[in-house]
Amino acid sequence: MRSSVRRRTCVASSGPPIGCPEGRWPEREAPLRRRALITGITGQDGSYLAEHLVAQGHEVWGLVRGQANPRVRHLRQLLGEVQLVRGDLLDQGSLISAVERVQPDEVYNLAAISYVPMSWQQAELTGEVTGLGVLRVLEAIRVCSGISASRSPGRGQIRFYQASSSEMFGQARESPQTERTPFHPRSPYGVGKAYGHFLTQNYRESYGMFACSGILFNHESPRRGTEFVTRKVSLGVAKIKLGFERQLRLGNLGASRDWGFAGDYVRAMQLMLARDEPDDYVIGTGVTHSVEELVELAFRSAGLDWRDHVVTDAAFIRPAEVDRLCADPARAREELGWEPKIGFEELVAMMVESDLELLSANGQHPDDSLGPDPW
Ligand code: NDP
Ligand code: GDR
Repeated sequence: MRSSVRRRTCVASSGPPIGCPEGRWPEREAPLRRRALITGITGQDGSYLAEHLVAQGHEVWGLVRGQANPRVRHLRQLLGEVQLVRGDLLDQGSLISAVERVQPDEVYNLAAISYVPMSWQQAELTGEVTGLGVLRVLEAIRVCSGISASRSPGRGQIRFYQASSSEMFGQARESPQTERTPFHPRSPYGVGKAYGHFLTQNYRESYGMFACSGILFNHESPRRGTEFVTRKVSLGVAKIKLGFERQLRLGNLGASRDWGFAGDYVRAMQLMLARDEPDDYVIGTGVTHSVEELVELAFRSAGLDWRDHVVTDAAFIRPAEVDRLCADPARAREELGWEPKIGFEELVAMMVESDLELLSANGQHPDDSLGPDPW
């Protein structure tokens, strides 16, 4: 369905030949620039992925929902490079319109209700967005590409990435977890992600679509939402260090996760869509740490002893817990050439340092005006 009058634009990273007027490529020599549409662009991964794709020379569009969405301000730094289109994973028509308008080469579906505790509080909404939302994005691509069951296989031009999650493994049947490990999700979020994962495989098999899932383990950064445990801890440490708070209330300190840096993980998303054949990949570090280890390290990096400040609070214990996750990223290493660059200690130090700087400059985190996390 791509329009025949699609603009040809230059790859930013390589640049036009010397001597071209105003730094432009001669029209017939300009390489086609890939165009990406990212859902969930206002989230942690959306911002890193947009930056990465812009640096790779992509033209990047972001899907944003709602009226005057306040998180769009987080994109301010990128807005010169990134264009926005309206749409909501709850609204099929809006997704078809967005795909028709942008005419992307690649769609990265990062949008979701991603906070696991919220998925028990709003299980139906989580199913609609995190689960059925994947169906709506795939349908928008299928319809706009003119692919039907009777015209299958017809790969079409649009490549699709689905943000699958290690939460699908849940009460994991084996360790470490690979692409073949069976799923046993432990939350409505994990169940919704498993639906999206299987549906992505099904559209690949039914319609021949270039559709991939990245089964990503926990990845964090200074841009992580303050409700997630790593950022809650780094922000808590900064508040205590600067004298704004004395205590940090947490839930299960015994759970273990395979934590990496979000900036490393978005590279893997793009590598999956650059392959000749679509497939699913586990992305993680292969190293796991407990929440208690995270807490100990974060407080120590600020010269504090966590035992003086951390209080366990039953309000943060989940109805069903995922006790331990650990990735086996061998396939990603071998087939994508992907490896994480930032280790756990460096990640935690980076987050604590960033929150100390943020609070020293602003006095408080903008989210503090919302009051304490109700979960
Ligand atoms: P965030 O929670 O930071 O971002 C979620 C995004 O989804 C936001 O941009 C939000 O937009 C958008 N969104 C929510 N509901 C809708 C809707 N109805 N329509 C359109 N957009 C919507 O998540 P992350 O960046 O951390 O994660 C990205 C994806 O990767 C998610 O799907 C997550 O489940 C998955 N994932 C994350 C992992 C991690 O460790 N970070 C690990 C494995 C998977 P708005 O600003 O409008 O709220
Ligand atoms: P998770 O991340 O549920 O793994 O999902 P989160 O940081 O919320 O929890 C990790 C572990 O820490 C324990 N924990 C606490 N968690 C929070 N949020 N707050 C607390 O006070 C607290 N105390 C202990 C939790 O019980 C849990 O075991 C993240 C999300 O990004 C998902 O979208 C993504 O799919 C998975 O990672 C992979």
